[in-house]
Amino acid sequence: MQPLPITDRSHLLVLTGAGVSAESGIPTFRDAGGLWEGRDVREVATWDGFAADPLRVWRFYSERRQAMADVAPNAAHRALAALEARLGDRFLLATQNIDGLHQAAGSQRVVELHGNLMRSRCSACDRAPFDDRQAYRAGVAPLCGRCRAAGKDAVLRPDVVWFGELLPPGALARVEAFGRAAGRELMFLAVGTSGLVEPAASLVDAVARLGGRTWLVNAEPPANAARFDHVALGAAGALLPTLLAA
Ligand code: BV8
Repeated sequence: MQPLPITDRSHLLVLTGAGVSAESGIPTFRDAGGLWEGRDVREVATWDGFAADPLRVWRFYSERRQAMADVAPNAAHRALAALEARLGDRFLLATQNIDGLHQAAGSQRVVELHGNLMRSRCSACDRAPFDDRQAYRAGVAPLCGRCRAAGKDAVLRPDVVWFGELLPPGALARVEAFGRAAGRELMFLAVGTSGLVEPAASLVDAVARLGGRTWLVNAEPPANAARFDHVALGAAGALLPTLLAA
């Protein structure tokens, strides 16, 4: 695949999914051996599942928090951070991932569509989400200190977006504003995503409606492959450095 035809007028919107972190050793969701294997998604990635058994959900996310200790960004994360350094405000990275590896690789213009694994928030009050790398695997689920001070019991939750929940306020608006401002100079690159989860999976269509061109890099053809102008099958860590080369 030729490098992306990026000019000094191009605006590049990138969407990443779990596949971009696979070469860092983080399991994806829907591949063999993935995070959903042997699990009922409704039990660990919905509000109802959390309400039914908060500790079971905390065990799922605590396991993922602890696994981050041995994980580092890979060549795909670094290639995207290098491109952002070249393009500046003509670059925006929307990620479905909650692992923080894009930021660890130096990316700053990142929109976390599904939240962040290393933050918690109260399930009841409106205190701001806060950094939290703790694992909660036994005993009782963690409680909100502010609610407790007000005499109420409220359980903390991971600051992530579950199925049936709205994306973080302003996240999609920032992505859409970037696309509209770019107009026909908009280029869209999706990397490492199965294209199954909305609204991220439909960004490719929104870009096409704006007259932008679309590229996909994925290990295998995802559900929405036919909606891309260009598709490169392969590992993100192997393909992105060439694809995004100056
Ligand atoms: C929303 C939690 C509005 C965080 C996740 C009924 C009621 C309510 C909503 C819905 C409904 N029906 C549909 C919906 C919408 C729903 C949805 O899309 N459902 C689908 C499944 C049908 N979406 C939502 O609910 C979203 N909110 O719509 O709000 C609303 C609200 C109420 C009512 C109506 C509308 C919220 C979506 C967020 C869900 N949260 N997880 C976490 O634990 O991480 S989803 C989960 O899937 C992760 O967040 C993940 O990011 C996301 C997408 O998965 P991928 O990243 O694509 O990973 P996957 O494993 O699937 O694929 C990896 C790919 O990489 C593969 O293709 C593989 O080939 C490739 N690959 C592997 N290795 C490599 C590679 N590629 C390149 N290189 C490699 N080395």
